Amino acid sequence: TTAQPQVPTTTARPTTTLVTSVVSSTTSPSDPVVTNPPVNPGTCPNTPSGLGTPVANQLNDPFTFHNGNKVTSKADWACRQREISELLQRYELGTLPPKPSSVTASFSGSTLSISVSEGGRSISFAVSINNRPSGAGPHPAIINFGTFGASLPVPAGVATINFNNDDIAQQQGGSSRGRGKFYDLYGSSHSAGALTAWAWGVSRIVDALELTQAQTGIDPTRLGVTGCSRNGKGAIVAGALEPRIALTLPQESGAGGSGCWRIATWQKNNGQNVQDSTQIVQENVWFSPNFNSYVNNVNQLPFDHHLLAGLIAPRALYVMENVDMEWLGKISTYGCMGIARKQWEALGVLDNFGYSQVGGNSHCSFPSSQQGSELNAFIDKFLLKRSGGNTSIFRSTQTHSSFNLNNWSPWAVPSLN
Ligand code: MCU
Repeated sequence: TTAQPQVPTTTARPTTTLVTSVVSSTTSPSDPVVTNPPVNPGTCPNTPSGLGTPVANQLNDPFTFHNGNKVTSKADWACRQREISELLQRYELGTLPPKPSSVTASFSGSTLSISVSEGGRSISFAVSINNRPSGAGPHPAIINFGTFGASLPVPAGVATINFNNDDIAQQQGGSSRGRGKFYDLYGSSHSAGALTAWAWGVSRIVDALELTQAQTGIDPTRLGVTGCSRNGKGAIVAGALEPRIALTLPQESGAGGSGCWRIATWQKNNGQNVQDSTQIVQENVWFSPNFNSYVNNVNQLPFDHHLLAGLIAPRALYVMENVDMEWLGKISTYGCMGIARKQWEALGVLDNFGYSQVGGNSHCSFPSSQQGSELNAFIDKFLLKRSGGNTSIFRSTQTHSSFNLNNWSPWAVPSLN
């Protein structure tokens, strides 16, 4: 039986116009392709140094700048996203380097080869593009973390791009810190953790797709990104840090992905066996070493992962979680994403946000109950540009009655224009 969980309160608000952009000759301006609003850094407030006031038993207010000013417009929101990205990089993820001075690409067979140079060093890596649809393109594609194909079903009409993320940054436990092609280019002591290094790799794939569109037939404005579990953490961080991703599809990413640090700690304090910040930095090298200073008191952080997700808004995000996996933080992901959703609400684009938590499937084996009316609806609308079904989704098969979404987000949700 499906219990309907509490849905975050939606304040009555006027209809706002989507930020739309025409992406190719085959699409019309009414397509729900959304891009992050343009940011003019000169108009953004300065971000004070330091952590600011600790935030306990609630999640940080997305709509208040680090200096205390309120976010009142879409232009402010763009500035706030820039600030949140900077804070996440500083305290948790490590620095995302800018686009390198040289990126070149070539396409042969199904292999897209990418060469990158910066500061006198060079690396190259390759991705395979599979299930390229026949017929006149351009066609959408989903970038999949891992070499074995997506662990969710990719429908016909959408190509799959397999990204060997471990080749860019290893995730073999503590001793793999600083290993992989990202670190060959930027140095093994670079602050970026593996998640940031992989997001950088996704950005280079998008660069390469922009350069080779005539050869690959792939439309670089209709890209999704996915991965499961540790690679789901990679998918959500890539969607957050790379604004050219149209649809972000993290699957069972759990702690360090769609979960919030503060809620995982709260679950753990309530006796649940859940991965938290102190454990995760022992297990692997997903985060920057900078994060180690904060894991014992996450209330100090000027963000949590609802704000990581909010870097994607107004672009499309569909989060899949597994209610049977206590370790992943089932209340944490439910609460974190239920509160993240308020950022899409503020932008008037609730259709671009989905969170779905079901059970009965083993870890990373995609359940059919999420396919037809959920995953396919998102892919139809945001990649295939067909009018699909409902994509305003927030559901769990469990009622998390011990957790109150609104108590954990006591701040107001503005209507941003
Ligand atoms: C859900 O992602 C991870 C989790 O964070 C780890 O603690 C566990 O060891 O592995 C999961 C995973 O990647 O499974 C494939």
